[in-house]
Amino acid sequence: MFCFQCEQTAGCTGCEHSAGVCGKQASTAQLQDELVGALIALSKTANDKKIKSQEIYKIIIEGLFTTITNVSFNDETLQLIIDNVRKHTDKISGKNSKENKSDRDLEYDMKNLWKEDEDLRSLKSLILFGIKGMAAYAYHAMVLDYVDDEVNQFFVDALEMVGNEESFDDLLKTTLKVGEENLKCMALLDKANTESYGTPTPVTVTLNVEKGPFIVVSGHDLKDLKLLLEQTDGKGVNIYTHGEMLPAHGYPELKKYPHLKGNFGTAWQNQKKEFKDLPAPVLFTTNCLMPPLDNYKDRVFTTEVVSFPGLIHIDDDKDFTPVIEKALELGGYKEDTQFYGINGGDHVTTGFGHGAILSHAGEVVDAVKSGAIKHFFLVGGCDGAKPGRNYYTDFVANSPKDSIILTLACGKYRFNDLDLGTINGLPRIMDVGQCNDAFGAVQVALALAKAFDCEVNDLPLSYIISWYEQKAVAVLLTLLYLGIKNIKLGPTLPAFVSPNVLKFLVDNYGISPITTAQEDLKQILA
Ligand code: FS2
Ligand code: SF4
Repeated sequence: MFCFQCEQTAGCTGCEHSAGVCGKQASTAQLQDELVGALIALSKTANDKKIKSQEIYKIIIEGLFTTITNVSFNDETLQLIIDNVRKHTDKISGKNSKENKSDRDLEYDMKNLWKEDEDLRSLKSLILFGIKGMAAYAYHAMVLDYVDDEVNQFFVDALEMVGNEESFDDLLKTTLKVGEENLKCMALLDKANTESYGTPTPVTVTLNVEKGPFIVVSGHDLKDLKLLLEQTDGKGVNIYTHGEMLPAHGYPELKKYPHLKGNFGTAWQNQKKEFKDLPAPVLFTTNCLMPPLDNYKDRVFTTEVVSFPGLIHIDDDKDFTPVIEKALELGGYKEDTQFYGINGGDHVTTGFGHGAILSHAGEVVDAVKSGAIKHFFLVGGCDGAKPGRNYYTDFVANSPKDSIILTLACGKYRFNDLDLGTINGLPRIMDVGQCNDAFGAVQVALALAKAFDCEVNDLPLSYIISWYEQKAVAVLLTLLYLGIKNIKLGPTLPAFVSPNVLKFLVDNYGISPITTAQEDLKQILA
């Protein structure tokens, strides 16, 4: 196997041999490559035949999403997805695969990509991993019936490009185009989420778990949470968010359920420790799922494209009865149980989406003008297991008292239980939401630039981004597309960025790797 799509890739170069650091087996990696190869063939055929159909877009979005880190570990379901992709390619090409094997010739062998010239490989990887991340966002919007045909067609065109011989310049153009399309895609998901569940408002979320049966819901899919809230209504089963589901508490149409109680646990990489002996089931609606340990395996459920052999999967009919029955069987804690964040806090906050922050735009602008706020930091992105990620805790804990921290995605668990106080009534830490809510952070930055009549890069706003999986690649490309300069990226730079591509990013965007929190703060504030 060869895979280097995430930050924890072996030796910062690539996972090889029998399994990846994430627990993905070689056979699964092979099937994921085969799936991408088959999606390229489907894309080429669709473009060739000038076919644009929602059915094909859906297959491509689901297929790409399935190959993201910590989503699917299941060879059986992957094979079914590949078969379905091939069936559709055959259908639109007018060939019957049983009689005519030549269709497979269109399929792209990913080994060619892994062996390609390192700069071309680097750009194609940025494109492929970027559209994988974007596919997750398109998927969440799609389940709420929000689609953008331009974004959808871009998946097809970008996949075709990955399978073609292309020049460095053309690939570079498409790489930045991923950022542009991902901005549209995140905007679509923002619209889907807010029109379906209302505009998030700030809320304090307890880390206390009440006694009695409960279910923990992880991942990004708000629709799954909503359906589960409906199905548990009045059943004596409480619901707790986990990981990227935390921002759900801010949405009026979700928080109206009194049995949506609080948040359990911290970021994804702590799940093996936190789910051990958990007297409740956990539902994974998206990544990040880790191969479950035997001591809690019987209580992990998956849905949508998340899959792991042997776990109960909730199908598209969305009947959560097995999860609810498991919660009643396990019974929850005997007494109310207080949990704490990684810095010892007993609660966290969320719900500071662009709607909420911009409703206080006047106060924010006044605080900047009066000198009460001197700097904004966007400290966000994915969390992960590397010890170097303590940087983000240090950074926020040591940020000056006249600064505001905007945060998003699961990286916030490094510091979201810290009490940093307020500035003129505005909390110093504001959780904008999930990784896709980077769209909201961008809206805040653009509004501030407008209020101060300056360029975004002239604002006292610094970007301290942590990455782990492919959604972070998509978000990073969006920031580059917007022309954001001097992003600090960590904990390590992507293995798939070649020296020449890195040089381009440094020369044109001033991207740099994080150093130490103290050094970086000193440099930024100098
Ligand atoms: Fe964190 Fe994992 Fe949001 Fe990523 S929970 S690294 O999928 O997408 O973030
Ligand atoms: Fe390795 Fe990451 Fe690929 Fe898993 S997803 S095999 S950890 S590079």
